[in-house]
Amino acid sequence: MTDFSLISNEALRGEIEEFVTRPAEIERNLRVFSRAHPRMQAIALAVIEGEHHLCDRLTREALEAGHVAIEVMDDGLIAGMGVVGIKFRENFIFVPEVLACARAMKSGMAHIEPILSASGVPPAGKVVMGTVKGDLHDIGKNLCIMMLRGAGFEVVDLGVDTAPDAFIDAVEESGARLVGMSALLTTTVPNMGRTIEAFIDAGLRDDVQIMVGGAPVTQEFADDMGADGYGKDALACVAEAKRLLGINA
Ligand code: B12
Repeated sequence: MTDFSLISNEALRGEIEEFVTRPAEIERNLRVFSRAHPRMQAIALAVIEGEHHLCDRLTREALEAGHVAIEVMDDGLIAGMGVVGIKFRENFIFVPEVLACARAMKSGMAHIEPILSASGVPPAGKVVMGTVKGDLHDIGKNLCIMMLRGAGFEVVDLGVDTAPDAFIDAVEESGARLVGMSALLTTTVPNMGRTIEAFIDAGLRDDVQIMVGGAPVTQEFADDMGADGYGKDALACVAEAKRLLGINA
């Protein structure tokens, strides 16, 4: 029996009951939100409703109340965006609404960023990060960058819609030995492989380690395209960066 009453925030519970229908996704959302603090549930709801002023305030208040940045990010912001993704996929909401949700998420992330990026640890290495050509999704990439900076990495952020040449130029200019690519569309995942080929053509493939990530990317895709590493989330991104650069955790 699915017990939605485990989610204490009534409006959030309504969202899950109404819009999440696949059994595995119901189970996952119940698991995440039933253990999430009421403040995190409210933050997730602010993302789902695209309320950026509210999300900004609730995130700030949660941090001031002593919640750690990772909890706010995982149980609040990312969990909320997960529901947005489901509603978008099922055509309950469309691009304008998703943009409002992304804006809300970013308003919360603005408070998380200084905390995750303030490492105090000596520079661990340089990473060039970008979302590949044709792809405008940057929320996940930006989270990875925050976590990398927090772990002491210096990150060159190429933004979105990054052509293979731009990755190559950035590596040559910065001397970075690690490249991270993000893609959220099945149609742009192949551009990761094309970027790797461009590194081969430029004679630079042996000079860099390349890691890939993004919702549609899997370890298998990563292996097939000849990447050196894959990470399923921002924590895994940092772990992979350390592994590839031979930095002991
Ligand atoms: C927000 C969003 C948008 C926003 C993006 C805003 C922004 N600034 O990013 C807007 C509205 C612009 C948008 C546009 C589009 N979108 Co969109 N979007 C999403 C949505 C809802 C959430 C993505 C997100 O931010 N997730 C939250 C973050 C935290 O997760 P993440 O990105 O996966 O990142 C994590 C990991 O993957 C990993 N990671 C990410 N990058 C990297 C890199 C490395 C190196 C490593 C190790 C790890 C790693 O760590 C991150 C943190 O944990 C997804 C749905 C979904 N479930 O993903 C659809 C989705 C990706 N979009 C989709 C589509 C179809 C589109 C459009 C084509 C819609 C349209 N008709 O125009 C356009 C394409 C625009 C373009 N050219 O890119 C589809 C893609 C379907 C497919 N199979 O390809 C999805 C899956 C929705 C759906 N189910 O239909 N979108």
